[in-house]
Amino acid sequence: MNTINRLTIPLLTGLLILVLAVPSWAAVDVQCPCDINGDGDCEDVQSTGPQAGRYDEPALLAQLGGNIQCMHLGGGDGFVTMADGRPMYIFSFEDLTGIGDENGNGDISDDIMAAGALAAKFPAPAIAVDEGNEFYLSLTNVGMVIRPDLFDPHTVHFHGFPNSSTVFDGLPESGIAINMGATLTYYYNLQDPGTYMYHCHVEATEHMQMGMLGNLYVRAAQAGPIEYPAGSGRIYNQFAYNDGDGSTGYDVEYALQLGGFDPDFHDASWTVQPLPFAMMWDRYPMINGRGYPDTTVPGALPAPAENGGIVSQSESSLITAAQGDRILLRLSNLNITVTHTLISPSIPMEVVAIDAKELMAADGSKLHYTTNSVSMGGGMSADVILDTAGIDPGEYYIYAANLQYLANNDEAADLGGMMTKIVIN
Ligand SMILES: [Ca+2]
Ligand SMILES: [Ca+2]
Ligand SMILES: [Ca+2]
Ligand SMILES: [Ca+2]
Ligand SMILES: [Cu+2]
Repeated sequence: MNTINRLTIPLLTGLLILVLAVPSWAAVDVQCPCDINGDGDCEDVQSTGPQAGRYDEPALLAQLGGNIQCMHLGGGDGFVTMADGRPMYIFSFEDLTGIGDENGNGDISDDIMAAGALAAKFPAPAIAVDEGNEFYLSLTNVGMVIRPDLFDPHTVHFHGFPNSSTVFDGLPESGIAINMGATLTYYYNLQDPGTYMYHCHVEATEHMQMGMLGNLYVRAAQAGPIEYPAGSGRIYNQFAYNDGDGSTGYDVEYALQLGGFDPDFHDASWTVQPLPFAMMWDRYPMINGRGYPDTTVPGALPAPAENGGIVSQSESSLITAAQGDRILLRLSNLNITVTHTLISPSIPMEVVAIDAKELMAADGSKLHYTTNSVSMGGGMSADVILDTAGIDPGEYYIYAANLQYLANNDEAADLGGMMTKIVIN
């Protein structure tokens, strides 16, 4: 830790200089057709002042065809805390949607850079969008506070997504990568519902190991009410896919991303050491960026001291439902070193889709199957429905089948790692 402390002070000084210097070279411009004041968020109703009623969001959206969604992400660095208390330096994204010219100097660049500094989240903010919409996603590279010596670009890559043009696909070799202080707005035409995932594709092994990974899903357009199974009296209004018969209907949904960190790699990045690519070994297995028992904490985890007190682990992995609910789990694995198997020993899992495609035969008959375990390699997703109709209220667990992944940093003394709780009320 002495090494870390020795390096942190000069690096933080460097950061201060970087942040103060930013407005002179950064120019943040977000594009969003339903945004008028430049904060990357569709306008809400202006209830007072001379503009009263003018920027009414529903009216504006209707004028634009009603199918626009916008989001503004920052890409930079930050810190998270592992279940055993160990701080982990990360690169990742943060949600800057709605941050405008907060200080009133006529420019949002300084506000965005200030809000983005050391604010990276793990997992990256979930992107939940609707089929049929056009999605404008702006990414600003806010730079690395702890590593001002780096000049790494970032991208957003929608993994497994069929609707992005090459230039917006995030692969730096064939598209655009975003340098520090720059902003690009990606455009997506959302036509294929399903569970995807996103990550930065620049120096992917490094940036993905460092944490630039997030949940991404497109909600199906199919409308309810549909009774499923027919004659059951169970009615659904939300569906994972356009299934035609209600068979992917659900009451509550949870996106759970499997992942893992190699602490040596993160510490080497923090302390400006050569990065141990060949030795990479993830031994902090996590669900949504936290290991057990943090996985069972509802809401955000406490902010780490290392980033100055910014909440950085916002997405809980606790699953709660009322008895009788069908729970949709949008599972994805973005671990870059290992395959994971999740088991649910008490509540059977109905696998309805793999890799954002509903399981069906060529003639359209359903190939959903029921199991107690799902295995996913890196880059795979699975949509799984847990039917709680015959399940007693209580607490149940879902966890990694490989016992090695039930520990934080291979500590044999206690459980940890990739396990979370399902609470049925
Ligand atoms: Ca706005
Ligand atoms: Ca709004
Ligand atoms: Ca400003
Ligand atoms: Ca690099
Ligand atoms: Cu990156």
